[in-house]
Amino acid sequence: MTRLVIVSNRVAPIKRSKAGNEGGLAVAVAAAIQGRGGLWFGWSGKVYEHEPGPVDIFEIGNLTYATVDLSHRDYDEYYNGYANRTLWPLFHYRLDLSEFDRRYRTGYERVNAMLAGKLIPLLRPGDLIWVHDYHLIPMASHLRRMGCRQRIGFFLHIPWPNLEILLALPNHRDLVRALCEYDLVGFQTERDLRAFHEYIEFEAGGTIDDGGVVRAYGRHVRTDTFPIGIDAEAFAQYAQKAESSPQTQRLCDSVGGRRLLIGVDRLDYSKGLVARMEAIDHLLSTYPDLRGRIVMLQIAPPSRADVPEYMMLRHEVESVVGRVNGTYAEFDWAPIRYLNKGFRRQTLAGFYRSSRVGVVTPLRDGMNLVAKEYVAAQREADPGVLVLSRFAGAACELDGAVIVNPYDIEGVAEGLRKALTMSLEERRERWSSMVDRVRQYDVIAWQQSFLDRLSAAPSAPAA
Ligand code: ADQ
Repeated sequence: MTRLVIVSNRVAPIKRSKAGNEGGLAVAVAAAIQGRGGLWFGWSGKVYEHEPGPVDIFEIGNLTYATVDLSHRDYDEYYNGYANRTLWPLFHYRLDLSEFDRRYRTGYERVNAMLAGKLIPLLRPGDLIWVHDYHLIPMASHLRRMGCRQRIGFFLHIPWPNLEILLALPNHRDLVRALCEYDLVGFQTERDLRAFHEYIEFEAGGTIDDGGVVRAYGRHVRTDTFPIGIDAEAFAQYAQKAESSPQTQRLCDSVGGRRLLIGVDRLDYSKGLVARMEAIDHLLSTYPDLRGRIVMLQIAPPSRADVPEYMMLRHEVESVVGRVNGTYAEFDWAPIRYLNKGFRRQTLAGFYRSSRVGVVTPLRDGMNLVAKEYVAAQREADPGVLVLSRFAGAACELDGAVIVNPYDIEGVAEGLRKALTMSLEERRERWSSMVDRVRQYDVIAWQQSFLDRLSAAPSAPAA
């Protein structure tokens, strides 16, 4: 079998990770690669002081990991800079937070070139190379320049922004041109794919044929959607097992007979946490009968804590949670429980299963795996209701959810109320349509469909 080489910004060794605070990419890639084996290459997550060490290569099970440390400058310019302060906000439609600093852009190219240079000696002729996410868009162009002829695919985990937003990026052309160096580029949803095609047609002067082959900048590249999934079966088993676990029992005892709502998100401005808490406020002020009868459990481990916007967000969320609790709490009840820490996936699964409502209201999200995890964790006989933002990629698949506009606080409050008062019959009907989809298009199906398409792409011509 051809060897799979995964390239991602962070590498999450499966047995070393405590599973709790990695983001969606690490969770999904780990699940996808685990059964198949191969090489996983990327940043170690460490920053060196003086001299870079050699590539750290180690094996766990059938997987070889190869990791590289970054310098402080690389960390600031490539990771905190271009990835987290330019591309992340821009691709999540936050032009107001996007910083266009040429140092960041140069650092981004420099680190991509450096990583490509370290990867080249590790490659074998028949390898299938799969590059992940916005940190590494120029990876294929650097690899090609260094003589790499293997097939290279790219998957974007976050949204692809529409044309008008992307045009604000000073080097938008370089970025799209770099994507055209891949053999296959995958997006989460049709709307991302459409937005990419829109750029190709109206800005790059390229063409797209019926099979999704893009011709632009003298290259042709296959494009398609590959909505990411979860390991639904494993997650459902965790949830079933966790039902009787001490932690789930403690949670249920502490909530008493009240209805539990759950939110699980990295502490990120794209996740709409402030607006979500405002919606809880609105819910309790509009429907006083719910006071004392519901509990919102919001789990939000901090991420990117040294980027100023994330520090500000943390204060904002703390402030709104404090205000809502101060307004409505009684000596024996508070409406919101807010936790800044990670949990093991097994524990989370039990928490999802115990919650009547899963609250997933990002302002913009590539997919949102929490939405799928919540669905997979439910009890068939008495499932909870998913309240889902229309701007999460998951909304394109999970039509049994109560779909809300996260900017419309009153609308979200209405959606929550609808979920809290929904009949068992309607809950079951909505859930069964979603769970079928989550089971069928799981993380393995996602991996297989991407790799099948990549393997079928014609190989790059010899230099
Ligand atoms: P993320 O933005 O990280 O992912 P998401 O898809 O929701 O968002 O994945 C988060 C993952 O981390 C989930 O598996 C969740 O269970 C886990 N997690 C979150 N908080 C946790 C906690 N406190 N404890 C334990 N686990 C926690 C990016 C994109 C998404 C896209 C994914 C995958 O932003 O849009 O869905 O990649 O492509």
